[in-house]
Amino acid sequence: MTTQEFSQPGRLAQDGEGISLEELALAARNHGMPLEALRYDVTPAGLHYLLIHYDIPDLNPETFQLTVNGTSTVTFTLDELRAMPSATVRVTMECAGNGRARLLPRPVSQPWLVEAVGTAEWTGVPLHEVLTRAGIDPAAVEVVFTGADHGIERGVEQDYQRSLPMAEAMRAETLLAYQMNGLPLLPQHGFPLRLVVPGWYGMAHVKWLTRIDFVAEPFQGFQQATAYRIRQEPGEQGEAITRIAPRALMVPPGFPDFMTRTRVVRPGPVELTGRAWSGRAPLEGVEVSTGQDWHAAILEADAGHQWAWRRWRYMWNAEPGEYTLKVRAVTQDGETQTDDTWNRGGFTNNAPQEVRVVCVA
Ligand SMILES: Nc1nc2c(c(=O)[nH]1)N[C@H]1C(S)=C(S)[C@@H](COP(=O)(O)O)O[C@H]1N2
Ligand SMILES: [Mo]
Repeated sequence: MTTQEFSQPGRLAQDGEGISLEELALAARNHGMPLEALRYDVTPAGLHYLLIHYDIPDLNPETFQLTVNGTSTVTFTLDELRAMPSATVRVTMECAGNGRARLLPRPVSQPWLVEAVGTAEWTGVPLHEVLTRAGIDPAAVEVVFTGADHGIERGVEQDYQRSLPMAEAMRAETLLAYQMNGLPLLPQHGFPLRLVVPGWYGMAHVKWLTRIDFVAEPFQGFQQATAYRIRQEPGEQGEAITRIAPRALMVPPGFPDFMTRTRVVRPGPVELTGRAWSGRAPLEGVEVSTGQDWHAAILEADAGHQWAWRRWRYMWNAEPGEYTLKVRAVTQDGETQTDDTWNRGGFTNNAPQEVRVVCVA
């Protein structure tokens, strides 16, 4: 079905156009992580960000089945999946649209500032175990994952579907997760089963997973070929979005003004701290700016959690005045955060976070 009354392609906000009620409705459903929650190694589930394109589907765990169409068709109940070998992986997940609302012109969609991120401990069956049981189709180039949620996007009615190349599907740490932080998944995070692809932007981690298919040609579904691509113009084929670009965020220091969120700190030493991550090359360092120059922060080791954010800290000697604090991550490949990330869909905008601070005695 194609329903022409819905906007297609995605719209850019006009010069000076504020956030609309439609964007607000999306933002109220899909909340971000309060930045003070950067304090936790593992984000409490209720503070992890959310992104749900359509409605949270109503799935019954008693009758739930995952269907895998390999060289034969095999179904798995939740009990059968729980009886298989399991793994737990700590993963920082970030929405590819994080940073969108700061772009000019603004692509009209879920208006994230910088808060669409969270870190969870996901427990489940390594995907390759399930694929192997169903028989890996030798002609397959990709694996397609289908969620139980259904909706219309830019005129196209669809189930939420994404694919992964075979090599990513076979990685030891790619999971079919049934637990988040040691408890069954919450409805909003994909209960009872979701895909987790460490290092990839959020759109790859298909929630409410009910079906897996092998395909002999690259998958052309909406969320693969139309959405989640970097383009400058609507007609372009664009570049697929895969792994998370480096980013560092700061716990806003001091205390906030309710309306503006401007921070207030007292003069003297103020420890700035936060987290940094990359789904691409490992991090090399984190840099902080309290004015003109960038200064190296202390970046903690990953403590064996390769796919999770790392804590950083920097001691700032605050003097009375007004400041815009910034922080940026740098990878071992020399990739860092730039302000120059505009694209039509508003994806992967990792421009450095700016935190307004006044220091008063
Ligand atoms: N079935 C399904 N899976 C989905 C989505 C969705 O709308 N439907 N949203 C995706 C997107 S865009 C993101 S960023 C992550 C968010 O996961 P979370 O809500 O658990 O943080 O889920 C992904 N998986
Ligand atoms: Mo997302």
